[in-house]
Amino acid sequence: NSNQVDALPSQFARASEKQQKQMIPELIELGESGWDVLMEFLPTDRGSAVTLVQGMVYQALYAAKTPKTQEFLISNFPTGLVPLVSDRGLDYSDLQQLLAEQDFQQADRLTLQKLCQLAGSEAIQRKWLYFTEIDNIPASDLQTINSLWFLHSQGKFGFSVQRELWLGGGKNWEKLWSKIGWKQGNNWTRYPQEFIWDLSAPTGHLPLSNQLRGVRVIAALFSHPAWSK
Ligand code: UYC
Repeated sequence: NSNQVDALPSQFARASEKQQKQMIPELIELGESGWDVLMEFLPTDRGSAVTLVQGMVYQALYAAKTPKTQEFLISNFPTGLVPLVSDRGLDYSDLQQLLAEQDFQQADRLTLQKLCQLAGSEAIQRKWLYFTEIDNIPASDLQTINSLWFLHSQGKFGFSVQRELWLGGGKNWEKLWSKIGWKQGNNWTRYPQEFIWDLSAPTGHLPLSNQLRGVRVIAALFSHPAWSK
């Protein structure tokens, strides 16, 4: 009844994070009154940091693909929730778009391209990164790319997630590869067909970082000042 519906916005706002996550699909199912609750929950000011639940709400509204939710997102969040900050004038709206569509495979390709663009003209030509180039990448750009992956994956993907797992495993690479599904026993996971390109993947599975030339690139990425702030 209408009293129950009226109480939903405050119920949702006061619920625990775990309850909020459970409520999102239920509110989508409910129709317009549920969508209103979710739309109200997204930040109106662009100053504060975006939370994981807000990312999940955005994603649920985006996936609903109804005229009302689409119009709402386009007019209020034309480039998504994450401020697309770049110290190098790069545009991340294409990456935001692919991640909003949950096209993780194309997003992964584009992420490598962005990193090469950030590293410089030699890396663009080469199409892969040299470890000494990582330190020249601005922290703000790495944080933007990472926040996009994180918020569009229910907190599952992103360099910071991989880095935490690496630190938690005592910086042991072999442990990390098996944990994030990049190696099974002695066998490397084959690119691209053996990787999992959706949210059923293990935590930290994406974005990929080719290990053909050794661990120095990913080691430099994990040691970047971007993650210490
Ligand atoms: N590939 O095996 N990978 C490629 C991964 C390795 C290889 C691209 C990840 C092991 C070759 C991406 C893993 C290995 C190419 C990834 C993985 C190997 C290639 C496309 C698990 C052989 C062709 C982007 C760690 C034993 C390209 C790019 C080339 C491509 C990712 C082989 C994203 C995470 C050690 C031959 N692999 N890669 O970087 O450069 O080209 O020849 O890691």
